[in-house]
Amino acid sequence: VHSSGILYPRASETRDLISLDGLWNFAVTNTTDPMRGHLDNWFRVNFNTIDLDVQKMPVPSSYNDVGTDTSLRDHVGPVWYQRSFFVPKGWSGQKVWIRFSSVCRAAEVWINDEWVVSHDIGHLPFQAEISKIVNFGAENTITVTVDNTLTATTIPQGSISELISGRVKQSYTFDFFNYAGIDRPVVLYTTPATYIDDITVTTDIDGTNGFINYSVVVEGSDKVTTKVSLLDKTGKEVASDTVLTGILFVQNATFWWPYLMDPNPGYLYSLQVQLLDASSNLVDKYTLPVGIRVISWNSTSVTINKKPIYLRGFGRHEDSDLRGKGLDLPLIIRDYNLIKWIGANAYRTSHYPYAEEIMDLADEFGIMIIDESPAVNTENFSNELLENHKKSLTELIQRDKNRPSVIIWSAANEPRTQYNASEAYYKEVVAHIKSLDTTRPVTVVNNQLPDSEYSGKFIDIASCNVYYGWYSNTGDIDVVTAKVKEVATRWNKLHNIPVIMTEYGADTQEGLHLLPAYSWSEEYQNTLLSQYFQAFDQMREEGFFIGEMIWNFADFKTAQTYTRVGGNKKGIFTRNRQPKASAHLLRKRYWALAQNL
Ligand code: BDP
Repeated sequence: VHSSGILYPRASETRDLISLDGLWNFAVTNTTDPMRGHLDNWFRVNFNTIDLDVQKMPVPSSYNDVGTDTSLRDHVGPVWYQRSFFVPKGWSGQKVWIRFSSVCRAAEVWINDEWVVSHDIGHLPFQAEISKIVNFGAENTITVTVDNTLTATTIPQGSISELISGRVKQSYTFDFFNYAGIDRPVVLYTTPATYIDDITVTTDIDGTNGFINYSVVVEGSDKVTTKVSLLDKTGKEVASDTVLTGILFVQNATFWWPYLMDPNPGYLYSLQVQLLDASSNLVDKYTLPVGIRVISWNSTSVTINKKPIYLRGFGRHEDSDLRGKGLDLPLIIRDYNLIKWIGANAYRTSHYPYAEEIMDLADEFGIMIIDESPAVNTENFSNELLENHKKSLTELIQRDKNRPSVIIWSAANEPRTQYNASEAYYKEVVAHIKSLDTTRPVTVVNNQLPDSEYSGKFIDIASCNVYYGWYSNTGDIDVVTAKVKEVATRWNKLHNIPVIMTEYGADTQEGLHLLPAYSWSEEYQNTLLSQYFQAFDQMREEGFFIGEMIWNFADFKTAQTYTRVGGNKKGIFTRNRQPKASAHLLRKRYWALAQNL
């Protein structure tokens, strides 16, 4: 079976691109009659002309928080988006594609009354060729349904119930709001009839030299020739070849290094791929950023370009006021400025894949990524769940395989691996990842103790989430250091693998000051973190402890519960991206660590 590429759409000499971002028409189905839009074929009607309660909805954005009432925020089931768009006359004869960077969660797309594509997972791109459906030099209509319903077999999982009031309610165990909508960019783009469908690169180094193993998939005519050129940052060609699958040798290469590990972090070359016809005319051209680096790992360390790394970072979320998970460029630049300010070099895309624009910046700034599947808290292990989980990983790896920033694949966050059924399940999930990529280590992020869970024997790196001094031993800060050391050391001893602390932290209300330290105060967060730091430093000396990621970078919204004051407050930055006292403490530590390494 041919699996199609999902290259990030870029305009070039041979490719045009039009954004469909903006204000779309939007209609909500009644939760007691969720299929009404499908039964009445809303994709055939112009939302402007019928008796529907139509609102304007920004794309990209989650829809939940832009309104004023709970029926939109807490809606369960399909919602409908529609807009018109113009396809230039000059595009006729080209292949026209529609690409969604993400729809949360299940999407169905119609154009001009015709079904185009369905996709049933959030946070990952999908596309379809629509050349035969669109009218050239004319207006077209696109209609999209988005269904946020989570069940026992969706990734992530959830359950639906009907309340005594008659309202349908979505419940889920994961600790972040189930935002929904067209939350990342939508584009129309063209390719020629014969086009570059996919590019895969892996890189290696030898002394000061670099190697790029590349492979190009071409769709359409096989009567084209290929020219592959590697350009440095100044645009100078440093290597080239004329085959679809080959190895480029780069003498005295500039390697891709993490932030603060080299004066010139995140160095990217451009891999320019061109298809030419018999008379050397350009048929298609696509340019992929490439970082030259190699990852290796053993029982105590992970290295990049043969140097051991230590991760200083965070768990994060795509989350902000009003937009929810909607891609917001000022926000993502603010976040990277804070990451650099604090001296971090890594984060985990907890608990789902992040926007491609966010990942591009990680490549460019040298930020190391633990790239996570949207499988969070997996339980009730079934074959159908397993298939959906594996599909999420196939799509994630297809999207992110070429990124130098991605150094570890995370199969899941806090799956219920205390249950026996998780053993066969995670054996297969990890084997699936390995079948798609052997160049990066695999982890499962765990909150179970190593001796009472079933996934540890399959993974390359232990990632543990612990909340001593918060969910257990609240107020007993004096027990934290010993407990943290005990669990992390056990992970290393039991499975003979390196260990990362992927979560630890305390909810903190900004501006709440209590001396002596008392839970929820800024003093408590700082005192607690300092105890964790002591454990980390002692374990670093022992050599198997390779990273610390505080939970969380910023405060974020969750479902409503009495443990959450306006959401989860474990951020060292507020939801509005201003520092709590802990951000200043962490900044001292991360910069000191960066200078010691
Ligand atoms: C961990 C989860 C994370 C939560 C965190 C918390 O992995 O998603 O937000 O706990 O409760 O168990 O703050």
